[in-house]
Amino acid sequence: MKKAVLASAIVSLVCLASATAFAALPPGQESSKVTPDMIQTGSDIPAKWVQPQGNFDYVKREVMIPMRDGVKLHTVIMIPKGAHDLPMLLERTPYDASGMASGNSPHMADAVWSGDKDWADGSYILVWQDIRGKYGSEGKYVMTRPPIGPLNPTRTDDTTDAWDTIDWLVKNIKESNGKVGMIGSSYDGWTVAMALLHPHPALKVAAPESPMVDGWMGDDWYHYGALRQVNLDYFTGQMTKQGSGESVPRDNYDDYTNFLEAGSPGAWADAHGFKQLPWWNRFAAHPSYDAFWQLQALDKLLVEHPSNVPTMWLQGLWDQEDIYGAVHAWEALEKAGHGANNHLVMGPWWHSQINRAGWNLGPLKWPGDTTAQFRQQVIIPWFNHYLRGTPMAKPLPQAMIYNAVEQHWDSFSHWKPASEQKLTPIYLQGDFGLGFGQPSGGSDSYVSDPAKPVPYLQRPIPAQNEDRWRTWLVQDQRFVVDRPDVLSYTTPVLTKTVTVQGAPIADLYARTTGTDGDFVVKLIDVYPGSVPTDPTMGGYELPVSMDIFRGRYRKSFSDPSPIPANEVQQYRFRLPTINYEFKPGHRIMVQIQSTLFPLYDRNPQTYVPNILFAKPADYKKATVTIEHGADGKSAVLLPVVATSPR
Ligand code: PG9
Repeated sequence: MKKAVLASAIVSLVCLASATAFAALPPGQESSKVTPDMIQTGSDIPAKWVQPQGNFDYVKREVMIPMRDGVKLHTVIMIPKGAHDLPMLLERTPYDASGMASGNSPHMADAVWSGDKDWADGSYILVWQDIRGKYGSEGKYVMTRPPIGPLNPTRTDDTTDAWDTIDWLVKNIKESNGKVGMIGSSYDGWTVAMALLHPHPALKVAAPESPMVDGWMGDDWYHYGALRQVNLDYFTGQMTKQGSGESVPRDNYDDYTNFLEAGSPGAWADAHGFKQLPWWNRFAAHPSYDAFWQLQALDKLLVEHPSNVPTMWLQGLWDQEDIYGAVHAWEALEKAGHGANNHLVMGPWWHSQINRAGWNLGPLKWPGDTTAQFRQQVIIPWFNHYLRGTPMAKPLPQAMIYNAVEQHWDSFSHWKPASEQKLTPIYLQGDFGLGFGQPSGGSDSYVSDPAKPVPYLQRPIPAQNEDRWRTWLVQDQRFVVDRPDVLSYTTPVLTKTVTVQGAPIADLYARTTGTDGDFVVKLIDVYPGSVPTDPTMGGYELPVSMDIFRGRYRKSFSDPSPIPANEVQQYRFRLPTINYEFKPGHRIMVQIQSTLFPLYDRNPQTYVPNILFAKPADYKKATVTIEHGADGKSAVLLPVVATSPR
């Protein structure tokens, strides 16, 4: 009532004012009057805007799907207009389901994110779901929630949530044919793997892409016990908010400086408020491979609960985040006798590149868009086969692994798990040589100084630089080759091709003056000094497989022990799987160093119970000696195979 009186008073005042203002206007204009419909006293923004969708080729529904414990999960469903009998492609994510289908376009392919464009041709119903406690979903978020059991006393996990979701979808999406495929990369790949522990019968095919499988052994958090401390930002990004959280603010542009100044990762985390994050407190209390990690290692769980769902385990050959997961899950299943429905795919890709363009990986260029070709020629026809009954032109081989040197896919009817590989040692030799012959004897030493760790990327290393992060695994290693704390052993120029298919094993015999220490081993392809077809590759030192190993775990991952100072110890660890050809004119190099910073935290080189909280005084220089004679024949054991004739 009050509002109406006020409005009419305003109208009278405005009319009076305009009558005065227009009094002197030329004939014909003096009748201009302000009428009530010209005036807005409310808001120009309607309470709810409804987008007319007459010209849309899809219908978008947002629903809250109830789980068995009553928690409802936010789910976005895109259905091609007029659809019937279509299969559903489900992705479960902690990264905002709405954002994956947020394009403002009448065309489904334009409205979805890059990974789904090829699927949005009208032949699939696309479904994205926020996992518990993230974005629009109810419930509590737990980082990669362990399966129901000793670490999860509730009634639900991502296996039951996937089951309940699929059950709801097949009962409620009338446009579907009742068949579901699951896909997703990284965390979303982990959700696919979790669904496979007890799959709903309507789940007919699955593709965990770059899945996190074992966060301690070799995926996002640790590699053989060395902490990937630059991933600590992920903790705040995921867990400071239900939606998109915060990254950690930096003092300096260069993360090398930031982490060095912080001291230990624990000090860095404390300084940035991590004690507020329950996950960090659980994480930091379990630096070794104890029950906390063992009971959530998915490769082991998958073998305990094998499924019959045809599954494609897919990852990048230079996957800078989850290089361990897919290949280890596949190997575990194959070894346990489940090879028939499990396939392995390794592309020439960085982490999750399968969902983006694949023309190149840093300086390595491919003859075409390898990811688009793979999506269109392999994975979509394979899903179509199980979800739509479309015949396959040829069956999917057991393994498909890109040959980055010959630049084509190699298909394998039997790709050997690492335990079945025949290994040929390539030994460290005197004068920094490398060769298949018996080592000539001797040893080499360097001083590893925690105050000057070897960078993993050429400095400066900005915290948020996607391009540099995505390609650090293919960075030219000449930027460290001359450091006194990096040992580089190189073969003579090769006269014939050396083909390596499988997982190389680092086998070091080393002494240190410290009581703990890390060992980084890199297998590198040294290009000829001049490459006429691509001059910038002249002399390039391309890492083809590398990893880090924390010395305290040399005897047991769950029960670390100090390294006896000055005593030779064996450090044997598996490097990432490759399918690579070292060509005539190239040389093979093995590089050894003790730090890869700040990606990995520094080992104080003094044994302390929990390295995450080492004190400044614990960080000490150590002299590290690598043996290649009577005290141990250090080598990289290569799964060398005969080179196929071309
Ligand atoms: N590599 C990321 C991740 C996976 C699983 C857990 C935590 C992080 C990712 O890209 O999703």
